[in-house]
Amino acid sequence: NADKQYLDLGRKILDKGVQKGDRTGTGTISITGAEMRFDLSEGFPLLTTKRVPFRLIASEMLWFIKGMTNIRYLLQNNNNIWNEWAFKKWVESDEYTGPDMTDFGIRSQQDEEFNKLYEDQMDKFKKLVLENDDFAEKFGELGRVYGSQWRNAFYVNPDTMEVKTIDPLKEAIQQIKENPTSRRILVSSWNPDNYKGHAGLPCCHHQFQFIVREDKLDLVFDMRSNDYLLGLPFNIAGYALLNHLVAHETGYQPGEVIYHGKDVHIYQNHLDQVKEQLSRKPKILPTLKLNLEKQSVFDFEMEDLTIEGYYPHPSIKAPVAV
Ligand code: UFP
Repeated sequence: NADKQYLDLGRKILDKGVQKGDRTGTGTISITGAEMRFDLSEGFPLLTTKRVPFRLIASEMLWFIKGMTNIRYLLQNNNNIWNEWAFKKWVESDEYTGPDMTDFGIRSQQDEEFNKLYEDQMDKFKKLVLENDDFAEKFGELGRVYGSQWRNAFYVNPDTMEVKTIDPLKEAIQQIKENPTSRRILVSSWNPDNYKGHAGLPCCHHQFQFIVREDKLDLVFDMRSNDYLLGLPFNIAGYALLNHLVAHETGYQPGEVIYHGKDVHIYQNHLDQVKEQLSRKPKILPTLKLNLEKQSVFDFEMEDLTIEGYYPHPSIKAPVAV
């Protein structure tokens, strides 16, 4: 069961993890290396020990799949999970004339008065991205995030220094159809220049690989860094959805989704929430229904995806480390 594996991993981090400082200054308990396997024939791995918002996971995944890097599509689908990254660019630009938004992430959590100002500016920002094409192009754009790495990657031929663009996800799907025994069907988003920040945000789920096993399609995904409470439940369900869609297009049954985590951590300010979730009993997993009239992975929209039989425990609120 998906919840059981997830909760076992949480117990393991609490038992065996080491205390560790981190970029955000929050502090974590961390282990190195973890695997979980989700057999999609047992149900869709949307955790039931807390409510996980499928709508947000699915619209983000469709956004990646379509190769989009502008938050407008997410906003049109009422998805606000990437807003802060784009907002930051705006408030730091010459075109921004509102109140000072320095360190808005931390200040909005600690200072109620500031939070009101922040929410006003964020509402204004969202409206502009949705309604003004020029503004959206300039400030809704996140640059080389997942969508571009999956659909519009650059390759430099080392001999000629010629630059080519490739569509890694499309090629992977083509390979599954034409060359199903291949062990090379891999999409990677990691850029060697990530350390210097040239590539925008260094991706957390940095590669995935499809493997055909008899009549089933498996997917293995790797995460260099994973927030156990807030990130991981999203990541599992996101890749499960991707595997369902690709299996559908290529004519295989959805097989297993296999998770490889590297630095898997619980933030110090998430301990109570994790303990609360560990005390809950898993329920039956929901199922995912696809609109079978759609063929191509690239044509799916939100209305083509339905989750049935999802009766989770209530959601658990926790602060995001920024
Ligand atoms: N994180 C996830 N899953 C994601 C995502 C981010 O767990 O899909 F985009 C977390 C991992 C880490 C933080 O806690 O976000 C990224 O910080 P860093 O780049 O320092 O690893």
